[in-house]
Amino acid sequence: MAELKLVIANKNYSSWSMRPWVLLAQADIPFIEVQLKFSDDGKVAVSPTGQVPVLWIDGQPVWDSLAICEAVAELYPQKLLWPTDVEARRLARSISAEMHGGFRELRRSMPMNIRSAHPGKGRSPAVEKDIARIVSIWESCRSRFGAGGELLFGSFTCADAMFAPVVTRFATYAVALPPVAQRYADTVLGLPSMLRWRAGALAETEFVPADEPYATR
Ligand SMILES: N[C@@H](CCC(=O)N[C@@H](CS)C(=O)NCC(=O)O)C(=O)O
Repeated sequence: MAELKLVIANKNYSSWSMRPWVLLAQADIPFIEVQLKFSDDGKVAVSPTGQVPVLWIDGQPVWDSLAICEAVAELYPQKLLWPTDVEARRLARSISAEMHGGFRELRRSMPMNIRSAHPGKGRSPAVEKDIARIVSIWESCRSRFGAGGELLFGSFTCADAMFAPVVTRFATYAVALPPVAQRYADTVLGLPSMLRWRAGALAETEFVPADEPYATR
């Protein structure tokens, strides 16, 4: 079995770190966690880009959250981390890439901040557009491919891991969702891996001003 070492940053703030961590934890794949703080300069030493997350697989780095999810899915095919149905898989890959490259306004105006509550903050028209698009993606996946369970494609896949930080943002900023999307969000928040990540986030005390547009220390 390959040795996996995942380097992440603060659990309260680092949405990119959260995605592969939740993927590995939810799929019950053993890995060593190395946590750096945003304030650490050490990221350059552990990551080719100087950013996290980075997953070291038997000493070889794989960086960038979506590439890490792909590498994990390939390493553990028995975990079915992409849907088995080819059409569902195409859609899962498309929405995961869309999440990875898009929703900039939402990400900028509603930074992930698990321990905080900022109801109603950050809601510009561009953010509303991002929210509407995400709701429509979730509803479409649930109605087309969700019959086998409560997640986007029924059982847990990389696509759920990619959207996991959005689910926490909707909670932090108290975004009212239509029923199907709210049920999906509640399911994700209740996943054992999400509860573990959240507990880690709540135990942190570092305040990162760049990720705190709505609070002062
Ligand atoms: N596209 C990258 C983004 C990674 C990223 O922006 N990581 C942030 C933490 S969430 C980081 O390392 N920031 C510190 C820095 O840029 O020095 C991914 O998907 O993994």
